[in-house]
Amino acid sequence: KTYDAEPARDPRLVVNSKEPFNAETPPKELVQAFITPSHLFYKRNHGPIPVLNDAERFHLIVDGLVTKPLSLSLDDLKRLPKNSVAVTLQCAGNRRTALNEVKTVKGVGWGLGAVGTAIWGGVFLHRVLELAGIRPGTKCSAAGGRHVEFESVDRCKEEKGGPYRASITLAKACSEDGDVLLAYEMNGEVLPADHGYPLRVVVPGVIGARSVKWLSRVTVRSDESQGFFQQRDYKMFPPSVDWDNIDWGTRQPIMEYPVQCAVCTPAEGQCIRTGSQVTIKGYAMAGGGRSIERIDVSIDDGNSWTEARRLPPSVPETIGKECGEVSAKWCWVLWELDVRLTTPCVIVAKAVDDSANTMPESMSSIWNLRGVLNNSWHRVRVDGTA
Ligand code: MTE
Ligand code: MO
Repeated sequence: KTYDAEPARDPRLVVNSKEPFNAETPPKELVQAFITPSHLFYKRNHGPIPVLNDAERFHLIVDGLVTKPLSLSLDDLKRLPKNSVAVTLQCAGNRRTALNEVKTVKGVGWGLGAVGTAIWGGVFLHRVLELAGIRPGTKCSAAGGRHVEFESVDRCKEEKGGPYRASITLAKACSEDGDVLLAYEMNGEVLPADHGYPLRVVVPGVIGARSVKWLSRVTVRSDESQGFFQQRDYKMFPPSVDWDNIDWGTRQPIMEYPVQCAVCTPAEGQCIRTGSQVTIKGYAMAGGGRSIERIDVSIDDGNSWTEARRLPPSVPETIGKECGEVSAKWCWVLWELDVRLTTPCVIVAKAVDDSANTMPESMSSIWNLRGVLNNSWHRVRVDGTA
């Protein structure tokens, strides 16, 4: 009953689960463009897509530890100054499937494509919170609020049929350079149903799980969201914890991403004649607004390394006209390296961010039971031809 109103989807998406719909961008499409087309952007859901055609009736509630609670229509939000921010979203579960090689993990399987970059248009959350009486730059509201919880209208089994919820700190929400957006547009068009129509949060630099779609309520609280996805999922666990000794309460929710890098072409297992000239292509990204310092690539399984060249960020003219100049601060870097391959071989890629954070060489050192944050060196085996 609940899944009979799902939107139409691009057949090129790699579907990892039908109900709820979870699908990723094919790796070769990811490196086609700096801005990922919305129809190819990965889709990560925990329940049926809510059908919200009646935008007239939509209201966003802003409540909790604020001076002045609000109820805002979509038109109210659109009357506020509009901003566009280019943001790469990545699911914490990106590259999860590979972790099963170490030991089985629990969760929807993902290859390299639970990541994408879009230009999001909407109103800054700090402006809306300011209307509710919280000044920009505030870390603690007058009434003692330190966290901002987002609640959606979708229903998921993890919440026992309740709404999807997540939170961020009030400091991030109110930061004028934190760029947290309440978005009603994606890539210059109305936000698609799959991505949260009519309104979603976009939290730059932070795992996708905090960017709540189909947003209905923003609540300022003294503590974090007590929702499932903040307290019983998307937390950081060491390799020593498994389902028989897990204690969720002792662990922090994952917020900023670690540095990440992947090879998108050639593909794993691809056959390439030895001596061929090829262009290796991939993406790299850092969390929390940090930038990518460099990308190191090896074609001999990590024995020697060459720096890849980064491609300049580019925005399609149609979107650019609409949004004006946008910064690439919160975005991935697409990169390339021209090489002559002696096959078979193993291509390896890793990135370093501007704080000199590196990626772990092995997956066993970062294995965790939910299979999140796999940012180990990305290895691609290329076969020779007979
Ligand atoms: N918001 C709601 N309401 N319901 C969800 O299931 N999934 C989250 C987040 N926001 C989710 C949500 C997760 S885990 C991710 S990675 C991103 O949305 C994915 O956003 P996208 O589908 O637009 O790519
Ligand atoms: Mo996610």
